[in-house]
Amino acid sequence: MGEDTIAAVATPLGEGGIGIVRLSGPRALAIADQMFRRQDGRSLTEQPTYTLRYGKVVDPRSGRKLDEALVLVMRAPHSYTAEDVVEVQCHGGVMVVREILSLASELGARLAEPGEFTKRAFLNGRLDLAQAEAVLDVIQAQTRLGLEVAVDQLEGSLSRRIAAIREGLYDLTVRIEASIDFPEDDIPDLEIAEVERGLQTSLAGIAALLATADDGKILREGLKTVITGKPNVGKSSLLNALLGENRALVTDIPGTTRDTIEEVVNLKGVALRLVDTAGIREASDLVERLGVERSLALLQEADLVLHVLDRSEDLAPEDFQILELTKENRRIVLINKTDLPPAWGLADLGEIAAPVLEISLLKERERVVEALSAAILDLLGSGMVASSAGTRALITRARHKQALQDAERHLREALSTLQAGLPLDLVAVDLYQALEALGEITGETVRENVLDRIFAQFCIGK
Ligand SMILES: Nc1nc2c(ncn2[C@@H]2O[C@H](COP(=O)(O)OP(=O)(O)OP(=O)(O)O)[C@@H](O)[C@H]2O)c(=O)[nH]1
Ligand SMILES: [Mg+2]
Repeated sequence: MGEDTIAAVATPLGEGGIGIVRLSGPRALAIADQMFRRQDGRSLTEQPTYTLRYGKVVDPRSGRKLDEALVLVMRAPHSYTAEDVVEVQCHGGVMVVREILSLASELGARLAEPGEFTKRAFLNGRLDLAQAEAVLDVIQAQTRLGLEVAVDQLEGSLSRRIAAIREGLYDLTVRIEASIDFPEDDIPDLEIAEVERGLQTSLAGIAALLATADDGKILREGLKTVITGKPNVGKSSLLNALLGENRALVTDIPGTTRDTIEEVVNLKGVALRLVDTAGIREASDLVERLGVERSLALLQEADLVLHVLDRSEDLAPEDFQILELTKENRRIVLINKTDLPPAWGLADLGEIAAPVLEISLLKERERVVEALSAAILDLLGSGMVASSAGTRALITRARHKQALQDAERHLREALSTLQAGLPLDLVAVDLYQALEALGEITGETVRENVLDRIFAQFCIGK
């Protein structure tokens, strides 16, 4: 890797202000020099790093002019890939960038694979793997908060936490090895209690990171929020209120919503993937019954359930069925239509483990949105939303969570081996496995096929 010079279009394919063709590798300057005529007639190879020059892109074989361009030179190792990088900034047209790219390829560059520039940055040691993944998170961030956490991770917030845990463990293994190798020497006896303390510290560090995994997933993927309730209680009115527009049909006929409606709202930095569903009841016709079945299935995969009740109508068996069905979910109960005379009171619901809001979607939309937003952010916990000073380390990826869980398992095994009074070299075996699992996050011990899978998620040119 890194022997050849790669090239790709770095901007989205389409019409725009500028288009950028990027080259990276040992021959980047030589190849770009052949296809670029600087206005002042000088060679690109003399161009100092981090400078931009104006000229024309010309096919050296035919003399055909392709475009005017600015060329930016960034010499190794101070570039994105840590190799020589040249960016040709031309007019932003589909044909122009394609032509320049194919010229670069005819002059000896290889077309880059998805994520190959970032992969080189990783292989050349400029980024670790968690930071490389954060590049993708920055590109894909949908909310301000998601972006902030991604930028923190790109700057190494997660990597530093992992490194600290690994250092502690590494220290422990070195001392265990020493006491195994030189049992008779002067090295003070390694106290079992000391090893145990070291293991506990590492386990606590891992547990603290794992505790952020739910929040992290929500930040990266959004919070799947399902609005449920029996027909006509105001579910679609709630969706419309949260969206701030009349997206879903609202009528006084029960059973108005039949298929699910999905929309994304940005709630103070958290993406809510809102789903309005068909009201749940014994359906009278097939279409409605399918809708009800779909609503029930959606409850299974919801990160958050908003259960709407109508206070102006008697409670029905369905209301209680839904309460029962969602008791394991993170949920909020909304008692709607408080502007009408009440048909029941809070006490009739019995004990429910969920925040309850009394609202009127007809009379006070804005207050409802405010109160509900506050209740949702409250449920999500402060760790994610409170913008703490310094950088945040959140576990946003299943891959990281899995590695931490593996490390945790090995450390628990090490602990029980130790407590059972078994030899220290058996403890060391588990310690090494824990170290390896943690190293997968930052990429010290990662396998090639895992790398390929990670970088395949990137776009070409990144
Ligand atoms: N008085 C009053 N009426 C409301 C309130 N909220 C909603 N409604 C009315 O209740 C009716 C049903 O509202 P929807 O939002 O369509 O209810 P839904 O739960 O989506 O109903 P389905 O899609 O049929 O399951 C409409 O006529 C709304 O205008 C409220 O707070 N007060
Ligand atoms: Mg509806």
